[in-house]
Amino acid sequence: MNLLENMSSIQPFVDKLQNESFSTMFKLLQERVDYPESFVTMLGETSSGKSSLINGLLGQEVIYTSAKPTTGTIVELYEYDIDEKITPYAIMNNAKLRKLTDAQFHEQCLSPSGDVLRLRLHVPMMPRQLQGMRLFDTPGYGSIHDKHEEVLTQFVPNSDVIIYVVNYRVGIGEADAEFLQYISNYLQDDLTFFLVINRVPEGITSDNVRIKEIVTYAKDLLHEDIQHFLVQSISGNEVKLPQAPGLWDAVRKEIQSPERQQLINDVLLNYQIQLLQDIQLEWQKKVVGVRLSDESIQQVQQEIEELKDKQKEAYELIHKTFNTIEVNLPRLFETANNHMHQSISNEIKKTNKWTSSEECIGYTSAHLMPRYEKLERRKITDYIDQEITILNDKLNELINQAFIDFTNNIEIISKDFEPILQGFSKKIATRTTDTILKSFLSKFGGRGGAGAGVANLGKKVMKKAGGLVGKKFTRDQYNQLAKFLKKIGATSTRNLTIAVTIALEGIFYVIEANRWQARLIKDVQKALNTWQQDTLKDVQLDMVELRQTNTEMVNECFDELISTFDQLDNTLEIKEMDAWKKEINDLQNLLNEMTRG
Ligand SMILES: Nc1nc2c(ncn2[C@@H]2O[C@H](COP(=O)(O)OP(=O)(O)OP(=O)(O)O)[C@@H](O)[C@H]2O)c(=O)[nH]1
Ligand SMILES: [Mg+2]
Repeated sequence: MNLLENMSSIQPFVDKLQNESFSTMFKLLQERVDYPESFVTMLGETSSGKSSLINGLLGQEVIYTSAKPTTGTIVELYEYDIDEKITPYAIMNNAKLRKLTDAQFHEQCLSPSGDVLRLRLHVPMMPRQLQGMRLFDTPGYGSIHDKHEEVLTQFVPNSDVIIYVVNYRVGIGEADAEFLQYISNYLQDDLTFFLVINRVPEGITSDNVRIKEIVTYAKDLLHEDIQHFLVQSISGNEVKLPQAPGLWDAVRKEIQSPERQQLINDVLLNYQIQLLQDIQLEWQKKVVGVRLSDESIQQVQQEIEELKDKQKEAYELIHKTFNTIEVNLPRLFETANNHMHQSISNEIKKTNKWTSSEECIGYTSAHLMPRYEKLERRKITDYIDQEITILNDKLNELINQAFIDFTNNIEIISKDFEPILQGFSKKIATRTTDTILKSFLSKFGGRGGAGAGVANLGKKVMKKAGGLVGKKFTRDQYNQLAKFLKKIGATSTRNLTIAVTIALEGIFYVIEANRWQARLIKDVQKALNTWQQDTLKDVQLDMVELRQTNTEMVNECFDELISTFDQLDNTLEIKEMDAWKKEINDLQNLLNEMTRG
């Protein structure tokens, strides 16, 4: 059975249920099955030539390019043959699509207004047979801060292919290095990485020393062998676009490869199974409901209230932990700044160590500062790690106990609940939860990487909870946190690099024979203060997000169970009930077929 056939088999069940939420889910899934897409994201420092490469692919100057930081928001290329020519749109924050004129598109590209989520180009037909590709152009991270965050958390984990563009002359810079280390986290998660060395002068090939250097460094940072592509520079005054046939052919091969197709296939099949399991549970609930007395229904309602109390307790645990972290963070950053300043000053003052002031300044900015930043930042992330690990353990225990109590009591109320409890645990076993289905299918349509991380967390907790499935709790939850902490690392280093560059800018010109050390120490302090302020702010934002993630996870766990048991109805006719029983049977047969095939 294939995915399309599955959809036709599922359709009648959805129709009979007449439930809006299921119908919406079905529609979203149908869209995805009709157009299974792969996500391809362009990344790289500002002016490395990302937008130019896309223009080269399209064969026309669609996205504005310039020598200054240019692209100010994410631009998405979306194959859509209803529009006759390439047509620009804005996706608004409220998910509405607004058609733009070319001039408006240009303007929004450079500085998007606050109500725009991202821009989209409808492309009637993707060149080079790149059907099924959704291509994203992103702002170079050297310039724009807020979208940088979105790129890190949404687009990197959600991509099938990343095209990483570096300028031949510039090579891999500090910021690139941090970014690549962050990306390396996701390479095991079915992410394919292509390195593009752009604007390569004529005549230079892969055995060029500089090319080898760039590729080796990228490999080292990613801990993985990678494919790389050279794109020849278009020369000065020509009105020509960069051509990268080798790159685009490789992208096509990758997204159309049997392995990637299989991956998308598996994800969609899993969604189909989930949808059916949900419908089945809904019917089982109807059948069981008929046999329940009013009193039993009331008892179930009471159990649900208890569950809701436990949910509140879980919120309180989360908020207590995050409030504590919030209070402690400023002090921890203050201490980190003091330690760094102390240690770096001591090194600078070792006069006999330096042959010249230039050497000392260079060494301070390139080595001393990053080294101590790493050391001190680690203490902060270790602290966060510790607090959140304790929180996770407490949450697990609380949810676990709440679920055991609930399921035990429910079984006492009526033996008839047994099939629902079984259905529920089966559902949890295959589940990636509604949240992704709804938000990711509708918003992005990708594999659900970033969201799946969160949702899978909920799933793992639920699997464990109540021993419903009996599988062992994995380390996923921990890995998720580890990725988060690495992101803090990337942000902190980036802040330091920028702060140091700015603070030490003038020092080379004002070196007075005997006073440079005092001046350098002062400038270091200035850089550290900027770092402290910026990074504290960023980490605080990260904590807001992590608090939110934890709350969502708790919601998912509880809502899943609660929605399975609330609104029981005992007013159905026996005749109706028999009809539902038959439906359940048919549906089970279909499920068996799908899970076998
Ligand atoms: N000489 C030459 N210039 C190029 C080439 N490719 C791009 N450029 C120019 O380099 C500048 C930057 O290119 P963009 O495509 O805007 O770079 P980007 O990576 O999209 O930059 P951001 O949007 O700021 O992240 C533009 O002025 C391009 O015209 C090339 O192969 N040769
Ligand atoms: Mg650009």
